[in-house]
Amino acid sequence: MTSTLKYVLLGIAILLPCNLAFPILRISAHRDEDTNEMTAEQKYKQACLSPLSIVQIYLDHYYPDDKKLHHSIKERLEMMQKFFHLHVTGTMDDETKRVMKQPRCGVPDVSEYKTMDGNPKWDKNIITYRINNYTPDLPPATIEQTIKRAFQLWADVTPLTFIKAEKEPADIEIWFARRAHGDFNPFDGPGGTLAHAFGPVKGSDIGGDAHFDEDEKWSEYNTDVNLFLVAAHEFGHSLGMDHSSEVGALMYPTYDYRNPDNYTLPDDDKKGIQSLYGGKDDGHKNNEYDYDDQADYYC
Ligand SMILES: [Ca+2]
Ligand SMILES: [Zn+2]
Ligand SMILES: [Zn+2]
Repeated sequence: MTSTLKYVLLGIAILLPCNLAFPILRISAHRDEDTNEMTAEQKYKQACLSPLSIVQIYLDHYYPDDKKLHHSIKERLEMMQKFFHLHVTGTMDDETKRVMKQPRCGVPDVSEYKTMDGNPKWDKNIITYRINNYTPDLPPATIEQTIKRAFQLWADVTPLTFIKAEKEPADIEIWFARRAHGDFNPFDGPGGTLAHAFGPVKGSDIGGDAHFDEDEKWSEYNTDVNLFLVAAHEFGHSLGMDHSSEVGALMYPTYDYRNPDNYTLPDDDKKGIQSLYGGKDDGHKNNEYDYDDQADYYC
């Protein structure tokens, strides 16, 4: 499991007024077509992106440059190839292109804030969540049940309990939103980025929150994008988990359908979450953590 992801976009978190995100999120929740649709000029620019630009956009987002080390595009491409266990060539080849085209989580795989240490986590065992809006793709009751089951995956192997808040603010705020939605991480239309989430941040309203791209078609089954699998992955970030480079892990960055009916948390993810919170029955006390130097953020 990688350990670098959790520091990414810390700088943005510091710059982001905590009370800024929610009013804008509410606006996007209304799906204002006028403000969210790309202009003709933007569509033209997108259509004209060269293959090199597409690679650069991918690397800038998921393998951001280290401001101190100044990695070249070739070096960052090699990082990406290494993460995904591809042939490390530093050049674009077919298998690299194939991976770059896969739908995936919007959280980067590496961070430029590698020098910070500490593992961000919640300093309590009872964590609340709130579903602020519902995708029209699924009935509300199905969404609620799906979200509940996704949290339960993590609750089954830790001392954590997840409680759904109704109206009051919650630790983990869940939104379906499209394009720009107030956190400087706009979604990208159908495909590509499916969702993203923020790690636990003490004193930040947005810490722990999980956002799902409303431009995806969300599904209960193996059609389109399975909400349960993506939600379970994003809630891993909400709890402080990084991306894993282990194929088959829930925290692997790209989307891969598994049957949700008999899905259990893979060992890699179980080890990761238990390293933060302990096991379910080991009497772990999760209330003595000091966040003071853990201002941590990612999306
Ligand atoms: Ca998308
Ligand atoms: Zn992710
Ligand atoms: Zn977001």
